[in-house]
Amino acid sequence: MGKNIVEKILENHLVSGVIKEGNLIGVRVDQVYTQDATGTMTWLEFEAIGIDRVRVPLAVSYVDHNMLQSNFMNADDHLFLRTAAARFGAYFSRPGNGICHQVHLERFAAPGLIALGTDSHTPTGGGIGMLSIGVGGLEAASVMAGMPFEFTMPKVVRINLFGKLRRPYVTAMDVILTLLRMLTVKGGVGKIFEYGGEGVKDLSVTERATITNMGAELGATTSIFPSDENTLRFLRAQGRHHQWIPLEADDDAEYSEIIELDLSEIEPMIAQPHSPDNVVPVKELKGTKIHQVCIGSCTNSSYKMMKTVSSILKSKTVHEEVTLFINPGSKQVYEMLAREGDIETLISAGARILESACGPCIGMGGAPGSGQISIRSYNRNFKGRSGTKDAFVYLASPVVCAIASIKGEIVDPFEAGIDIEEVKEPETFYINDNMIIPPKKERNIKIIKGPNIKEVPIKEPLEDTIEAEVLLKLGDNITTDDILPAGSQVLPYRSNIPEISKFTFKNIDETFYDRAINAKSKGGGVIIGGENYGQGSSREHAAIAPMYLGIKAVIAKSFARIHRANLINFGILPLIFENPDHYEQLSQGHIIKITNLIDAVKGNQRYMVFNLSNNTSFEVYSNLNEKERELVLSGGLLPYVRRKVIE
Ligand code: MIC
Ligand code: SF4
Repeated sequence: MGKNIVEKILENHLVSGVIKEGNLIGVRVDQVYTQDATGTMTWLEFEAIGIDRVRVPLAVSYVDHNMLQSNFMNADDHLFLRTAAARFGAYFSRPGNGICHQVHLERFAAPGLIALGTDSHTPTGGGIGMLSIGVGGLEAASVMAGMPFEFTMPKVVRINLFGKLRRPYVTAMDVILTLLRMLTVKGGVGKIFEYGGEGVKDLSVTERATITNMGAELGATTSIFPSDENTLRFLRAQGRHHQWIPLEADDDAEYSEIIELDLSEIEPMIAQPHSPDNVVPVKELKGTKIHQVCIGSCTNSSYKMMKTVSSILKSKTVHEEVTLFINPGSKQVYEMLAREGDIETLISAGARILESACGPCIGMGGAPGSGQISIRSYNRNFKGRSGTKDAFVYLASPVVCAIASIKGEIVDPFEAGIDIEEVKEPETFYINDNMIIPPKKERNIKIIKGPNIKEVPIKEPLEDTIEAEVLLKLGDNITTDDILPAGSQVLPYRSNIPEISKFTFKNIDETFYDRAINAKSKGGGVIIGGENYGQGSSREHAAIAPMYLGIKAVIAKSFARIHRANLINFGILPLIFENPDHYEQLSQGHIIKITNLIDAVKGNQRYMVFNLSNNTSFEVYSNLNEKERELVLSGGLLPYVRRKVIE
């Protein structure tokens, strides 16, 4: 029987299990990378495991999120990360070098490899044919400590592309927005999207990377493209042609589902507030006045896209009622734009050029004004994520964004009457790795920790009975930004759980922290969620902080993959309603009781929940695989890995 690309890569890396949908499998990992906002915890966890050197062929520590240095905290974290990388044998990408996903694609990613990253947009590497998966920090730390990466084999869905994009008006961003419209933010849960078909040839590696990057918004485990001539061209242009291998699915490969997509029919699309799947054609919103435009991020900052933006802005002026921010995703692109005069063009048009970092995407500066409309070439527009609670954020291609910045309103690119240059991928990229520090040989390097860097809290093993208060009852698609917001006020506390936990659910309920602390002294709390609980980022703080506040379980209709794993890794039980109607029986403030937990986790994973407040009961279940059962029983992944590594 023929194999698809995913199966081929997994087979080459398999250390345990049988590659079959739903099975627990373990694989060897080639590359692990971290970014600063999740990385400080990851490296603290790595240190706590007690190994003195990373045990993967390549580890890279990036600094790209916490870049505003309004006090000592972020700078201290950068120093910690630099010294930890040197001490433990990782490359260190210095602040200013760019956003992890883009730099990784340019300088390290290669077809046929497996990479993990402590960020949900790690699938960007799928654009080059690398199986790239976003994970929580502790998962990454345990793999860097030499453990295999174990996961339940997802379904593999083929997306068959044919036709050609109507460039320059339609871009790769419109492809992924079209898919989000079709499949929604939970359409990819438990799935890997594998692209194939004639249309693949029409897309360059960086365009493919835009699609796999934002595949994260579908809730997918990852997305991947074949490795072909275009992949070779990209690697050659990056001076890395020796890392190329061809990779494609066999003709008789099997998939759990096949989706057909005609690239020539795709039109410019836009996601409306406040969800990346709230997508409509741009023409439906034409004439909508806007106040801010942001172009860049890990989704849309390729050289090709930035040059296109520059061609749109050439000899123009940003509309007088609009602010235009541009954050090129990497120093490589930034430097090339500077060398070729495009930075001059952008400055001349009135753009506010930011450093190569996440910036406004994560509310690290560039927040819109009250009630303002911002249109961004980024990947997430959750309410409040921009840093302004009542702002309205739209997501669209850099072409749509650039045109809007000049016109002051949303305009269909086909009707804009603007000359747009058809930019080609460069034959050679400008290579200057002077901001990447290779691992050091010496072992006695001191790790420097500033006063804001605190230890990782560890949970006790699972108790047999939970008697806890329902602290919050939430709806569908709750994001990790809802659970633990980002933004310039909160992000600097990523290395300090006691402090950051004060922001848990703060944007939803200001009183949450106080109520949780109060409940903790009486047995703890539980959270009730709807479908797709915890979608979005990989931030494990959205599990660690609740654990620290005494949350024992989350009962939901379904969970998003990375957050579910993070809950388990920190010993919080993810429980699912047997009958979703039972959700209605619960209210905030109710006290619930679950007994015989240990036997149930070891046994049939069914649990009876007694609602002591209204004398009702209902059944919930967990779907933990063998390893996850052990993790939950031990109180999480840290105690488990420590034990394994010492064995
Ligand atoms: C995001 O885009 O939400 C982030 C910020 O990059 C997160 C990581 C984090 O919260 O640090 C992600 O995507 O995983
Ligand atoms: Fe950074 Fe935004 Fe990309 Fe997350 S999505 S890595 S915050 S640029």
